[in-house]
Amino acid sequence: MTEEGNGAPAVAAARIEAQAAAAIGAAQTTDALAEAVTAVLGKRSDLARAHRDLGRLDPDARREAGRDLHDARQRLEGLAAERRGTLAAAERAAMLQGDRLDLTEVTEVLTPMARGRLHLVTQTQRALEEVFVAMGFTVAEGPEAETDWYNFEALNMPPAHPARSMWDTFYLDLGQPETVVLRTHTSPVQVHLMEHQLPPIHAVMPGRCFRRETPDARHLATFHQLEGLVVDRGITFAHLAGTLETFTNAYFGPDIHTRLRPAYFPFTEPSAEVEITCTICRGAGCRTCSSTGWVELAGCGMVDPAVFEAVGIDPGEWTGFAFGFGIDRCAQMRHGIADLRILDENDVRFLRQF
Ligand code: FA5
Repeated sequence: MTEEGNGAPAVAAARIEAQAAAAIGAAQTTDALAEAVTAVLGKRSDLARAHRDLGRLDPDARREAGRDLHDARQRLEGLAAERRGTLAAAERAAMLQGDRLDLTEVTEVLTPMARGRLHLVTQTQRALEEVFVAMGFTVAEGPEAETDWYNFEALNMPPAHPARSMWDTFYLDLGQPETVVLRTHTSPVQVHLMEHQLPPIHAVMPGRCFRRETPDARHLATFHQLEGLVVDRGITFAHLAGTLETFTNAYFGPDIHTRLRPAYFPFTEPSAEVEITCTICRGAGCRTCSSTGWVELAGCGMVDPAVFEAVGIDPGEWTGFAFGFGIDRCAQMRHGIADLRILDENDVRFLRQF
């Protein structure tokens, strides 16, 4: 062992070990560690050289120095193994991190998406249909654009009939002026049905209607009605009243107050309006019911013989009743919606309540 300036071999071993340990500890990668291990424990290392130099020492000193060098090598090899384990673990973790798939997009797709739902009016339409289907009615539909004949004339309103002004009409720019309209009610679907189907008829006809009116708490320019038509032998007003009561009980519950008020429609005689106690103020009077305590839900009556004649049904053999409920109004009263216009605003905070 060369002892230039280093005193005893034990001191030399301690110095070599300290330098080697520092080199091992400084390695930041497994590759750098391998190089450091070769440098401090390999054939050309100070440790190996000190081993080779042991021959120059006398036997006692050689034994002692040899043991010191052996112990130092053992400790350094242990230190290197430990450092290798730490660095390898860090490198594996870094590699896994680097190889990790970026699943961000997939995660976004998998996060529960806001689910859509049917608009309250659609839900209400289906609920009303269900009640009537359970009572034995079928469901039919008709066009939203109608000729004057279906919307007015076949319903006992010849041209210039004053009752036409009951409905502020949108005319379409089709054919002769004022001959094609956006239907103002679903009653024209009755006419289509009676043209195509022989009695007996028990049907409801839901659909969108259009009127040139300024929206307010109870009115929209585009709204929905559910028409009803029963044509059979021996049908009386009592059947109409019983059907309406069965419906209002099923849809609003038995506690709700309804009443029939005499009214006028050119296509029914006698005619009535179905009214319900305003569910916003419970009859006390409020802005929604124009302080009357009542809200009109439907028009109804016994089918006028003139309508049967227009569609070729013998009024001597058949009688019938008809009604037209406002679907939006039914939803309004059932859910206590003070202003109908909110149905058209598409505010999800409102819509997601239903
Ligand atoms: C009619 O439209 C008749 N066709 C109803 C009818 C059918 C009578 C069969 C006799 C036999 P009326 O214009 O009153 O009637 O409308 C019926 C219902 O539709 C109203 O009671 C109301 O609930 C609803 N309604 C009418 N106009 C609007 C509107 N602008 N906005 C929302 N709902 C409306």
